[in-house]
Amino acid sequence: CTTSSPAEVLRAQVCSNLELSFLMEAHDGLSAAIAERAGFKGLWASGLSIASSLGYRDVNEASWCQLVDAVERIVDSSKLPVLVDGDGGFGNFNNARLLARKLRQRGAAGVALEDSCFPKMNSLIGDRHPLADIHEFSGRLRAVKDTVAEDLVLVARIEALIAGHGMDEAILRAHAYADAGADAILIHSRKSTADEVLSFTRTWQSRLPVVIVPTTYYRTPVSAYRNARISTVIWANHSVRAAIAAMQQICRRIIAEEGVAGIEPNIATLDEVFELLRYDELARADARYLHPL
Ligand code: SPV
Ligand code: MG
Repeated sequence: CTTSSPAEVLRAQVCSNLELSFLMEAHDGLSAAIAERAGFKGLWASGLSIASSLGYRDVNEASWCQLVDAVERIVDSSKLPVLVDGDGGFGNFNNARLLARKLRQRGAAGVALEDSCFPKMNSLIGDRHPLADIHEFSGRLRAVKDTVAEDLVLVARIEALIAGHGMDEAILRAHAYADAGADAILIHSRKSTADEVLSFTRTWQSRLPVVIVPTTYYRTPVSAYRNARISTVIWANHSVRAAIAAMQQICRRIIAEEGVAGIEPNIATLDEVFELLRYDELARADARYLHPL
């Protein structure tokens, strides 16, 4: 009997046009465990969310080692396949293939690489998003593919629309990245409607599966993505934003109320904490190894 590798499980989700898949953001072990319990089938190790949880800005302030360490905690905390946001690969082809090798070692299922320059700037802020040269970035993808082959799903992320280059440039890049060996194309947009990504899918005609990140165009119902034969939707930052809102509210209340009696119904119980982190497994292991009858 054979078990599927993380990459095989992720590939079945991302590289299938038959059913729309959803990847939920995780930024640490706890958020990974919560997403799994809620029923998600795959995780997005978000650069923005991991950086935020570490107190960094999403401009490559966190090092690739810190990313790899965060991914290890995410991988260890659930059984779900993890697609890692590898930003631009932290440099040139050599940095990108080193990152991919390390992510494979830590159990990631896939890596998304974006055609940005180091240091990258988060796509949803600012107006300076210089694109990498198309040939140089294709080399980054080829180097990753040659290094990890089928052991990691390779998602090529196009920032052309973010950078204001228009649809022709986005399509040109998608073909180049498909030729370079990408398994799927992530087309990113920061518009408030899905028009741009839907227009991309009409021209692209599913040469490779398409992944989207509807953070700014959150109002569009997912039926539009099913109709457009998009393969995967990434809910990219919603756990960390939920955590920020909840922590802000609870901190304000504890200050205002000078106590915690009133907030008890609004926070997770300690039993929930113990259950999420599987303290019951430890009790069983204690009984088996520490206090055998
Ligand atoms: C992330 O989650 O870090 C992403 C998506 O890359 S975005 O923040 O929209 O760039
Ligand atoms: Mg990112």
